[in-house]
Amino acid sequence: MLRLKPRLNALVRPPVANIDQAILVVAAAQPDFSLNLLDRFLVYLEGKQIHAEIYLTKTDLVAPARLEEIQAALAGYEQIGYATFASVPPFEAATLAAVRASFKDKLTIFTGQTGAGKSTLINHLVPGSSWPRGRSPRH
Ligand SMILES: Nc1nc2c(ncn2[C@@H]2O[C@H](COP(=O)(O)OP(=O)(O)O)[C@@H](O)[C@H]2O)c(=O)[nH]1
Ligand SMILES: [Mg+2]
Repeated sequence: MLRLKPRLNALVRPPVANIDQAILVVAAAQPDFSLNLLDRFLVYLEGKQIHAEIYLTKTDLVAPARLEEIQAALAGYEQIGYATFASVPPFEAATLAAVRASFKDKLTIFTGQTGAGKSTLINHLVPGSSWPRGRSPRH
């Protein structure tokens, strides 16, 4: 028998429900790291009752001092309950393994600004999983 399960949470774009967690992908640069934008994404996700973890991309594109500044900011988010991942250099095996462990058996969505590096990250986490660039029905 077909049955609709209750929607514990739902998103409109993309249309998904009963999400266990989100990996919020934020770039250190290109697009510029923005605490304001990070907070807005977190508030949006919390409003949908979706727990977020934060993944910092493009750590290779900023000077060490700027990276330290960003990591200090992210440590504050860690303290209030958001797991954060930041690989220096990008896509180190240990960081990728930690992220994979965090979404094991969980319906996980990847969200964040256009160009933040979501597709690239997903390709590193699950090689061959992404649609070829430009062929995706959305995103
Ligand atoms: N230098 C650098 N470039 C990256 C990194 N991650 C992604 N990119 C590049 O950033 C651009 C946007 O990435 P993409 O995965 O398409 O972003 P999306 O829009 O969030 O899916 C692409 O040209 C990627 O190759 C990174 O860690 N370092
Ligand atoms: Mg993409």
